[in-house]
Amino acid sequence: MKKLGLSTLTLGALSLGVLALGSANAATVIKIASMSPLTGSSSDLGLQIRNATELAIRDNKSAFTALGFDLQFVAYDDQADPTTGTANARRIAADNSILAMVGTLNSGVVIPSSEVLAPSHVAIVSPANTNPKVTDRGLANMNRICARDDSQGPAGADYLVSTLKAKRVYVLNDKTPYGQGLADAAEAFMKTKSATIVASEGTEEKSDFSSIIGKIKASKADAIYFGGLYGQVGPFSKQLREAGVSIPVMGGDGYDSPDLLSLAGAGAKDIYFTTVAPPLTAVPAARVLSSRYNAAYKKPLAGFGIMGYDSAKVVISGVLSAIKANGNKLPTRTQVETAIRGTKLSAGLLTGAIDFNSVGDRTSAKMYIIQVKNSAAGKLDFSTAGTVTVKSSKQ
Ligand code: ABU
Repeated sequence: MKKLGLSTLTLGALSLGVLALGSANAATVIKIASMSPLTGSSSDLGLQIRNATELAIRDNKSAFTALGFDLQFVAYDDQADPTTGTANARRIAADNSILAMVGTLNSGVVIPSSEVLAPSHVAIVSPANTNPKVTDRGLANMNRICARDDSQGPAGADYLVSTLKAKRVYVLNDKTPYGQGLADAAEAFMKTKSATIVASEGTEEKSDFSSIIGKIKASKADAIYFGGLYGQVGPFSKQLREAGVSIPVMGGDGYDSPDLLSLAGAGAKDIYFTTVAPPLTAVPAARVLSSRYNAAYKKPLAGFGIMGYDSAKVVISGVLSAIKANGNKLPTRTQVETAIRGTKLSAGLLTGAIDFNSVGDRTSAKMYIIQVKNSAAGKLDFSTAGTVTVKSSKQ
């Protein structure tokens, strides 16, 4: 596929629009869907995905209008539940005006939902689903811009043992496919290094961590790797620090919520995590988007919003490319699916250049190691502790 930058694409779309405006045809509706948890305990992250997708669609609506299309947004709430997700997927498949989807948050939801959408060729670009199985099944409609757990686990583990010099690591997971897969990948990497895994266990505990903290103290661990989400890791870290344990806690992008800081309080200090979403302070364009997001939704933009916005841009660019390749006429879902997999965007994205390998993973991405530490304003905040480039092992 021809390399196409966003600005080139927009200019191209506008000039083609001169032709489209000349016709008397009514605008054909094209819908882009989002699917994520809009209710329930992870709705903080799910709303970031929904809102950022809506914002990207608003930002690019005029390029479609110029071509004679009415670009619309439709949001689905999966409640972080696979059954709800697959029911939504059937509705999406049945609405022929929906050409592609941004989502979901949970790998456990996107895996069955993408199988429902695959026969209808509804392309998915995920900002968040990090489990290896999401793309390893080789579905033509499934793509993601986040880094896989088998990249994030080793990158976080490497930072623990190589930079923070951890020697005795206590490994925890939340017993979900996400948390367990991530922790397993981190543990496997640390076993190849000099670190000792003093314990490795799963827990579904959400409020009283005293028994686990007692075991951590007794283990003389000098670091913790916890595969889980911010809603569990926040209270765990708060209680850990209150019990006098100040060792680093490392995890993946499931920690990336401002609520981690409010849940952990002073205990958030020296929590670390890996993500492809830059902190707002690191990228000027992210600060601009942040103030627009804040004005629109009265909430701060966070990592999953940044990844949601970039995912939506990939979808929008794919649909525009497919329209162009189809002689400015409405493309089929299969044409959009092919265009999205062929994405080559080098400019205008917050998480860096995006192209996909044969199974829908990014060929390369910059991953941030985020540390919670005191900002210049003297309050705990996310800060970049390091960056690593992750490369796909597949073509
Ligand atoms: N990567 C954080 C979201 C959880 C998941 O992939 O299931």
